[in-house]
Amino acid sequence: MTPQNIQLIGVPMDSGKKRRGCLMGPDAYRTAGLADALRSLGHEVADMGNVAPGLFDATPHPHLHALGETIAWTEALSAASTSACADALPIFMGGDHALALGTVHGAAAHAAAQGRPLFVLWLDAHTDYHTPQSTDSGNLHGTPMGYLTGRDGFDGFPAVPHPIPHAQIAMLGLRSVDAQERAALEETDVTYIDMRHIDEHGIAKPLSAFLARAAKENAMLHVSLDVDFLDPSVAPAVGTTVPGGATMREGHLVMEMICDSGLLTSLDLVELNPFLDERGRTAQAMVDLTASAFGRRIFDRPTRAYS
Ligand code: NNH
Ligand code: MN
Ligand code: MN
Ligand code: MN
Repeated sequence: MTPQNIQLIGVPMDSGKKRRGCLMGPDAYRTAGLADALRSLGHEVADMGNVAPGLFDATPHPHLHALGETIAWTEALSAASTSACADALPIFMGGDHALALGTVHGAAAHAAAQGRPLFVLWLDAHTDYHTPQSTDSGNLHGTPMGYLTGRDGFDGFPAVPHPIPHAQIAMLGLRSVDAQERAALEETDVTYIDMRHIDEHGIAKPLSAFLARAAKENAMLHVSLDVDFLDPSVAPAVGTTVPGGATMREGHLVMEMICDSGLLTSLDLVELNPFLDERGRTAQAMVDLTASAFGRRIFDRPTRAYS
């Protein structure tokens, strides 16, 4: 992989759900050595410190958890993402998945200014396609895909002038989809690849079709990696564990293919809750997956086949 100019941006955001702990994520990635892992692969890496939300109105909403704080984060992150995308390849070290409300919003503005489409790869057990009205939990980390595709009902959030067309989104690793999300998504042409599909066909085929489509359109690619994409046996440090997830090798293969595509322009690492980790193993797993997306290889040349 050609050397990249990477900016690590800490996002200690914890407002997207009730269970606390994701605010410790950025420092867990720093402690696990994310910057040095990327430098050892030949990249230039700058740790830009953490983003903070502006002042916000903390009046409780009857249904939505921490609405005012989440809106303030979205505003701050959108601006941070647009400017980081102009200078470098940002890696947003979360923080919960509500951070994608802002990071993808900002990346979409940057892509629009470049006249290029933005494709989004959502690696998650969940579709996160709720609106503030459809969510049962009131947790806004379940809504970024709804917001970013331009669904109605996000009053108080920044307008979405560049909604991501559903055809430019793939969701991979799905195994926990609420009824309202399923009904709404089935009306769209989003690419959803659930765990059963991965079991039957493998993870490589549907992913390479999506990446080929992005390449053909000269797209930018935002990847949003939720810890719960992985099976909880390899990634226990997440509030919403769902059994039956991707194996470590499936995770690496996805990241290696993203690397080979040369398309990646921004990355979120989300939902790591270090308070729930076991001796840092989930943070380490996320660092190792990120390294695979930036050129870490078992061998540099294809393995020789048996003859
Ligand atoms: N769909 C559920 C909700 O809206 C769970 C969302 N939780 C996540 N998303 N961790 O990735 O509350
Ligand atoms: Mn998520
Ligand atoms: Mn999830
Ligand atoms: Mn829900």
